[in-house]
Amino acid sequence: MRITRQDGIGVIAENFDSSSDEDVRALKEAVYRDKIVVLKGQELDPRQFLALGTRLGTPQTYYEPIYHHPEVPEIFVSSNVSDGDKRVGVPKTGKFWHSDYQFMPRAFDITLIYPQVVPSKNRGTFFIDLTKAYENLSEELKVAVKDTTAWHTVRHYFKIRPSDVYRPLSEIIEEVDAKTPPVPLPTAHPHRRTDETILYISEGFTLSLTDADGREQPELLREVLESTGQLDRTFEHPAIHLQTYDEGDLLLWDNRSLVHRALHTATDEPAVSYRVTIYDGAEA
Ligand code: 7UC
Ligand code: FE
Repeated sequence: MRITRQDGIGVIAENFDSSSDEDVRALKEAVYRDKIVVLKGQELDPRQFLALGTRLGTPQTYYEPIYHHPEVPEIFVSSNVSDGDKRVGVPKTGKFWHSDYQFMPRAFDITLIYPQVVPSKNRGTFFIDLTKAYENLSEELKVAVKDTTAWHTVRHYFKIRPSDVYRPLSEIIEEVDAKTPPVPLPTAHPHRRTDETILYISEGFTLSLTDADGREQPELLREVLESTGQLDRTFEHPAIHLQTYDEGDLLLWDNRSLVHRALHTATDEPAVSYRVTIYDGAEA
């Protein structure tokens, strides 16, 4: 395997051999050290894609079945393609800043995305490194976030399912809150593998910040989000990295250290991508 740096965050990995323990170890090391890895030249069927996930950790099946690949439920499908009423997966997923499963008691460690149908225009993923975001916080904000708790929820981005038609919105929100209650985590906390400090907040999933006395601090949340670059509607903030991909590319990233946001094609070109997410090790 050959690893080279790319512009912005991350590296490119060529000639990866998934049967080589050494390559798998080096790949995982690169994910935690460089945060994004673009694996070139992949030709995998859904089962082989899942098998790659299994080489890196324990694949997790998304809790909402509408996203599942029909043959391999561990694969999460993002797709704007539909054939009348028949469709596989969900369109326009992740079009907001977030970390995958941030609203669950345990977020995924590594996300793997394998684009299947790549449109020619406007398709990619924006990333922001939350360890850099912490380093770049002003001393004043570093002190202010110390001892605060961030609460994460899917409430604002839960997708209405076909079976929700005619249900009152309030009932669906109640159900979301009962099934996935807001999850509290220290706003800044160490990464389990790298010891870097992560400023673990996102515009999409972080509902509130509370101080040591449990009081909500909405203005502090806004200021901190702003400092990370997540409130920049032009996407020109220097902290924002746009990752594009070609056919045969498979993207892996450190889901705990980064927030990401999908850039979806605005044209009617088809776009499909498969995702596998893993836990790495038993400990939370
Ligand atoms: O449809 C979506 O945008 C899915 C999102 C609510 N969750 C993805 C995840 O892994 O957290
Ligand atoms: Fe995502």
